Amino acid sequence: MVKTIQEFLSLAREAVRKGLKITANQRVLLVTGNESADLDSFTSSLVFAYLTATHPTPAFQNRTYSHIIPIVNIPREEVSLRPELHYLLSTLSIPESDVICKDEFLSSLSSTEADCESVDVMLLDHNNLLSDLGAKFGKNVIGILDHHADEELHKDADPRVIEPVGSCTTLVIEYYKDFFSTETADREEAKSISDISGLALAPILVDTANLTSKAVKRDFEAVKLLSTAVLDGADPLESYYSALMSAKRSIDDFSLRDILRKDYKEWHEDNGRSVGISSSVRSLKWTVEKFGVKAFKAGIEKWAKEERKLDAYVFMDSFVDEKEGYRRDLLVTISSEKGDDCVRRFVKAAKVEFKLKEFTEEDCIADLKVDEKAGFWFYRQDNLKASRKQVAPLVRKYMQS
Ligand SMILES: [Mn+2]
Repeated sequence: MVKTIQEFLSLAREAVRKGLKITANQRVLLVTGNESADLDSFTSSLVFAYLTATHPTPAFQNRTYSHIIPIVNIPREEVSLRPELHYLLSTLSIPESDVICKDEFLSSLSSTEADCESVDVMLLDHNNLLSDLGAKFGKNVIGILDHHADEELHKDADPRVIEPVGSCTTLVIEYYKDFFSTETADREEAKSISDISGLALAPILVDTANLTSKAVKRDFEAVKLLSTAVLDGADPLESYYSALMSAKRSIDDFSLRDILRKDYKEWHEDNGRSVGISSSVRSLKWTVEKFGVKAFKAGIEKWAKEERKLDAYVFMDSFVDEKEGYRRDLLVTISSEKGDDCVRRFVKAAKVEFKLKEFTEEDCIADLKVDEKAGFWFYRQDNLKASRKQVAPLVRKYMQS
């Protein structure tokens, strides 16, 4: 019987390394977060997989799996772009190599139809399985816990909880409430509950800026429940939050391309148009000044047009300004002729919806200029509540029409 999260992950890792052999009547449960592979996606899927393996709810008691495999929905080479993940794993003494990446999972299965059929998928932190995973296993989604806009798919999934809380991990805590409420005298068990609780706290604190932004009552309740289970001493929340944030912000050595792909999502609409959105924890100003206007613009173009072949590209930041406090900017570019009209209409709508303001002389960024004709805009975003969760559906709406 698996006891600790470390043991669980290392066994799953070993099974994937050996090759997932699926024989008759055996099924694999793939547990995955979204392609940004942020702390929320990583943690919610890891915690969900672990608890489903060790403390299944009734919905999972009559489904038997030979393997329950949590993955990070990115290729191995992109893990290094997530220093916050590295930090979180180190607090739990989990080697980074024990984390299973998308490419490793895919090459562990034979790609026969029968093998693909034997994989059930549990989605955390998204409700529509995209890209190569979607093409292979999109029909096999059996459960969803998510806090993004509901794309109305997989109506028979059980559980199917899609609700606007601050962090998807909050939904996992609620789903496994009994585990987190367990009081135990057993030291090993207490340590295990404490480890999982500390892990689960991380994305909730990061996604809600330590419960100061976007947190709803349910996030507060989840944090309260988890804090009581963490064995550490006084006021761990504030210092834990700042340690996570400084790990997340430590991207000074990153290339521009790495910054653009670190927290990136892309959508392909049925009409063939596509849009990509990067989100960064460092400001637009910091980024432009670090690389220079020319290299910045060239880098954006290279990423959007050449590498991703997009029709529209958006760069969002969210950061704390020394004088003004929490801030956001939004940069939008047209990346193809096909995207031209859609993006222009999106920018018009976004100006109202997200309260976009032009940069003043005072807060200008080097000689970066809006170029209406070329389709290159950037604004201060005064609607601070609008993250990619709000921006993506709006830009997609215009890309679809
Ligand atoms: Mn999330």
